[in-house]
Amino acid sequence: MASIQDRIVLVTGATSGIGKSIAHAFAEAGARLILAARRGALLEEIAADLRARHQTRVLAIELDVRERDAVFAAVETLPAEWSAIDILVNNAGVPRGLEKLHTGKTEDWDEMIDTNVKGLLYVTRAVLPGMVARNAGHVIMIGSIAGQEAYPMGAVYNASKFAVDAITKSLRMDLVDTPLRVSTVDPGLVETNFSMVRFRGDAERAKKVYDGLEPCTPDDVAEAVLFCATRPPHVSVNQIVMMPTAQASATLVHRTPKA
Ligand code: NDP
Ligand code: 8X3
Repeated sequence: MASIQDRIVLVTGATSGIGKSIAHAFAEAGARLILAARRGALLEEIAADLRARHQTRVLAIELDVRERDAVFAAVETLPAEWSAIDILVNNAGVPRGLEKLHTGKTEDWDEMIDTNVKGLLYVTRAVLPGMVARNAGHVIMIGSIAGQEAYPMGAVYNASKFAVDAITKSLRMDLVDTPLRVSTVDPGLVETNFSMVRFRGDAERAKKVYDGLEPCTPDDVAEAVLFCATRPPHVSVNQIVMMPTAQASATLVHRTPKA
């Protein structure tokens, strides 16, 4: 296992769910963290908690990954001791709605594509030149089973995650003549704020997504991300697909009725 002690790790979407767990796992492993998300005050609280628990250095950056100029400015103006990012975890992402395309809301489509695809591209484009110049770095995407298989009423979320898969594969090819690595962790059902965001705060509907099965936890995903990041330099974990044991595909879930 390769050490990530003192490595600088940028995690997008670190205020909740998978991103927050990744921040904890990497802090525990001794990494220095740059955390980005829109909710700045919450991010500061998480940063303070991580510093206290793990005695590691944490920089919190309030950032909307959809804001192209703000993304480039944030990376360009990092303090010198934070600028040599070793690992980028592209985690920020949103699902909006679950409905047939002919009734879908175009503003939901914009939000998903702007965040999950364009936001991921902006952050990657801003960070990568430094990695290439230093001849070192690792980009880790949080894709999804939704980027491997389409499911009904998921067209645009599916499309956004299929795009992440394509970007991941193409980027790995672009970088094959460098020591840089590109990985993706593609989970199925993980209980986070995801379904609350998808159903715009409808808690009852969100809870039903995980009814009758034991979903993966954000910590399960964080462990997989840490695994990718801690392989020896000659090993690239290209893709990890993971889901609850009671899920066999994007569309096949076994639910045990409550007694
Ligand atoms: P959460 O809703 O719990 O977390 C999403 C995170 O993304 C939050 O920290 C949010 O922070 C951040 N975020 C959203 N939009 C933006 C933005 N425009 N700019 C910056 N940050 C943003 O969901 P998850 O933890 O589940 O989702 C994380 C990733 O995992 C997503 O890419 C999702 O698609 C993927 N995924 C989730 C699965 C699941 O079942 N939960 C399964 C497979 C993949 P803030 O609101 O503060 O900006
Ligand atoms: C999240 C997994 O199947 O709910 O990306 O879309 S799924």
